[in-house]
Amino acid sequence: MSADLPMPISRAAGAVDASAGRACGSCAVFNVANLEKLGVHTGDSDFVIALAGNPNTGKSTVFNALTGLRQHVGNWPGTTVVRAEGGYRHQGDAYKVIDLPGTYSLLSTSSDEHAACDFLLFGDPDVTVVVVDATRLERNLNLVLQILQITDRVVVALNLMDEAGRHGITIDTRHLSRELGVPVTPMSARRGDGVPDLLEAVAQVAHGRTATKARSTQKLGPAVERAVQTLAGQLTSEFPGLANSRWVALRLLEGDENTERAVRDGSLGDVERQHTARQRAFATQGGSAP
Ligand SMILES: Nc1nc2c(ncn2[C@@H]2O[C@H](COP(=O)(O)OP(=O)(O)OP(=O)(O)O)[C@@H](O)[C@H]2O)c(=O)[nH]1
Ligand SMILES: [Mg+2]
Repeated sequence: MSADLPMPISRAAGAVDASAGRACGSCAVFNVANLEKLGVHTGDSDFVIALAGNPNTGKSTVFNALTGLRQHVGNWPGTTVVRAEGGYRHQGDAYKVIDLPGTYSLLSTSSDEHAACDFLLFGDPDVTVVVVDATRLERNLNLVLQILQITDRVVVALNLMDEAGRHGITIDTRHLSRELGVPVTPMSARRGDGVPDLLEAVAQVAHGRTATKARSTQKLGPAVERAVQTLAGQLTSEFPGLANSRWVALRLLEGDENTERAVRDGSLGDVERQHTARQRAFATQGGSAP
């Protein structure tokens, strides 16, 4: 399927004619949103935005809509296997966007999923946009909740709303946003629908103007909190220097099989060593993104 489809109306942007043009940097809809697509020219960016999500949720379609690039999109999981970078300018700020491979979990075993997890856990993006499939919300929320446990600088892009509509699925996005503690912006990225709202939500979170309070910062019950702390302490002594030990402890308590395996066979230590080396590399490159 082609990403080069007629430009849609953004409901949020208001009175913009659907005939405004095609998806290009100079079209009226994007000018309304003050979007300037920078393609591969990411130069001195003010903010780094990671596009994360389950496989096949439209991350690369969102990436193309924001940057004007033509990252390959395909109707099957695993279309993106390496990270792609592009840029856009919005309201005077330059954003670097990282299109990550799809992943179901933050501790995945396959190598392309691993690349996405690495970046999310250690790349320190200013904002993580989690692109979710509105027709498979329950399944997609698993990754959202995991990401919210490591950062609250998150925007949930509720994509494929056109498909959801076709299936008679309606979603109370305000309620969902309240429950998650971060902005939720409905969109149909293939038609460009919802892009201005997404840009605005990202800008608000990037500048700290939206007070996000992710679930991760909500209190656990005292017994669970004690268990997490004990387990996190044991993990740190077994794997010295392990970052996000609290996050790993929570995964173990949830019975995540991948995490359990990584702890039992010691590969968690390998992962950590790779992460630490990469983090040092990021630091010596002097940038927030690798
Ligand atoms: N109907 C509809 N299809 C969409 C929308 N956004 C993306 N798609 C389609 O969904 C398919 C997957 O899109 P991609 O952008 O490649 O998805 P991805 O998340 O980057 O996929 P991976 O890189 O494999 O994880 C493509 O066929 C897109 O055209 C949307 O809003 N509505
Ligand atoms: Mg992709």
